[in-house]
Amino acid sequence: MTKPQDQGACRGVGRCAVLVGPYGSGKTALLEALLHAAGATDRKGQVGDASAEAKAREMSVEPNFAHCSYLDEPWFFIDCPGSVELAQDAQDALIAADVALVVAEPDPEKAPALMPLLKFLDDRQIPHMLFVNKTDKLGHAGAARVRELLAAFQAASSRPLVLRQLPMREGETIAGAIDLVSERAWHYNPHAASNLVEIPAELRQREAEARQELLESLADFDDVLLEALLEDRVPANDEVYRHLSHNLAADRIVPVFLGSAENDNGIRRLLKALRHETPGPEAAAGRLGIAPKAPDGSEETCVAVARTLTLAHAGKLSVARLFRGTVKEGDRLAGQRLASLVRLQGGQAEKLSQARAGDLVGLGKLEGVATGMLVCPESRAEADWAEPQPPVYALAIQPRERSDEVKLSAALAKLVEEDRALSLETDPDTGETKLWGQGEVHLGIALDKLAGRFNVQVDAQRPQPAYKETIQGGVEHHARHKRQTGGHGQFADVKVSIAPQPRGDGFAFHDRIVGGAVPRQFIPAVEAGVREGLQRGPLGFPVVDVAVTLTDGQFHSVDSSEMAFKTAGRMAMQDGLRDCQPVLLEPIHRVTISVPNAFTSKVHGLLSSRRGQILGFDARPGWDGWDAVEAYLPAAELGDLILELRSLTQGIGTFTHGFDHLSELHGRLAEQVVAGRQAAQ
Ligand SMILES: Nc1nc2c(ncn2[C@@H]2O[C@H](COP(=O)(O)OP(=O)(O)OP(=O)(O)O)[C@@H](O)[C@H]2O)c(=O)[nH]1
Ligand SMILES: [Mg+2]
Repeated sequence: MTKPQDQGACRGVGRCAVLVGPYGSGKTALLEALLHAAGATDRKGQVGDASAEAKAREMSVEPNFAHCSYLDEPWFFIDCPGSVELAQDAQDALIAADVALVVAEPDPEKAPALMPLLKFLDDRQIPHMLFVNKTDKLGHAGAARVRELLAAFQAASSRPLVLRQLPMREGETIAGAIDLVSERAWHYNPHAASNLVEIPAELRQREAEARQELLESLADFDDVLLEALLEDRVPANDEVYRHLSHNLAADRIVPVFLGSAENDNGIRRLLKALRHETPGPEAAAGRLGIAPKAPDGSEETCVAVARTLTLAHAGKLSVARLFRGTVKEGDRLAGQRLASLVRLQGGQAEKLSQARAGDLVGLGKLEGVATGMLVCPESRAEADWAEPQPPVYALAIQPRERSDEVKLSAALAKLVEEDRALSLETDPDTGETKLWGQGEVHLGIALDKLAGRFNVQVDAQRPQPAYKETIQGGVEHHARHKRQTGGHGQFADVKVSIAPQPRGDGFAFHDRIVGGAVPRQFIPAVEAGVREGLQRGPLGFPVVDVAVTLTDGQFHSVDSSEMAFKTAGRMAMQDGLRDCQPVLLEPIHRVTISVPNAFTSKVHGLLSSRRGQILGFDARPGWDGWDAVEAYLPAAELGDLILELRSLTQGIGTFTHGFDHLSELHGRLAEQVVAGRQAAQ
């Protein structure tokens, strides 16, 4: 059970820390450890990853929300999933952050995975601390490895990392840490508070050097401090803390802490640093352009929406940070009555009578309010916060039971509202409903939610590229439709000339009838029949880039009709196109692949192995040390591109794409596509 906490007793303004970092680095474990250390839970494992989808995968699949009070101050935490495929969740949640806690494993090899996240934080100047977790696994090399680690992490950060603690080694393990500001040594105890010890004699020298490094980092931003250091004056601890908070708030430095969430080591140090150094919500409000007062001088309510949820019974819930004013159930917000006001603790929602600036709350049933939005009287707009992730992976889905079609589309609408990295597309050519997202894991979670939460079973498969076909030669073709079935017969006779058009010119229909060989009123019917005939050519695909000219024909005064001429037009295509050397066309996309430049040559290899045509590469705008490679790539090669790209680039390569043109496909590949089509029909 979580311990009940009387929020009313907290004096301070609520602050919000968002836990982010690579997959499996221990964010949820850290959340549990923080809540436990703050006294909010009587044991760990009660708050995080409660959903069936998270349990099945043993990973976070959506943010965990929690709150506690620590030394009389309210804290809100959002623990984000770390999978690259779920990065949208973290980006969206960070709109609510006063500080981000970046949790990383002590593995220099994994440092590149931090790059996109740290850039996101720096682009938005979100204060952040780095917590190097799992120090219990640091092992033999111990303290020496922390330098190596820091160097690797530094390569991923545009802001200087400032080591706040020096590890103390005991044999094979990290036994504690020395705080470099207070110069106190803390000996770790498993699952208990650390105890104060003397700084070991053999570490004194190293500690003094590390402390000096910390001070020099701070002096880079302050001339007075620099002067003091040059004159060998030691600044007072209070002054050092002031510099640390100030530079953290301005996102000029990234303080680095050590610990083990699993063993509850270094957790109280982290809580204290959060408490003393995290700026209040006015700073985050300022970043979002929210003024302390509304234009009319009031403190009218203003919130930023970090997440949208659909609860089984309560319906839509917007999880939002209150940046100005107060709110209670029944208040008007975004032009409507607020149906409910709750606070979230893991999977539990607890009703609140009122919330105030600084709080993270759930707002019930606000129509038209979406994740990433600011709801303020003066501006109710998408905060220019985080563009949705570009779609990179799709599945074609359909309900297992036909009768579930309506239910499925309602459920999909909710899923897409919950998760901005999901999108839907109906392919006009193949008729498939495509669910677009970030990869197999991301879409797998979405399908599980459809089944588990919305009770719709779906079948999913890899979507088909929208192949087309065209012709390479022309022909004159004569088609006659004649049927005598008692009463009225049907009669229509057309002569057409079929010719290829230049690629991309589409379909053209010309009428060269003279002397009423086909009466005027039937000519549109011929064209309609021709268009119908082009919907599926001899290879089984829609036919494009064809010109058809109606040159001659015959009619019967009684038996001819629009219907008959339409049929004749269709027949002319079905039979005539076969003699026009049909050829398969495959869709080609223009893709831009973005990777750190160490991976650029791998991307070239990847593209050539997938029949890509490289158009060039350049520095990726705004991304130091990254390249953007432009190429044409067949849609058929794009389907699982992201999977291979990620495995080549430690998960951080991305791409954008869009249809560009159709290109002829010959040979064995074309034969396979046509054979596959025929088998399917
Ligand atoms: N040895 C050790 N293992 C840890 C520590 N913290 C977490 N773990 C383990 O690391 C694994 C992942 O931990 P989580 O807390 O789920 O990691 P996460 O960052 O929340 O993972 P995602 O949300 O899926 O990205 C689990 O098996 C934890 O038991 C730690 O301090 N030391
Ligand atoms: Mg987690």
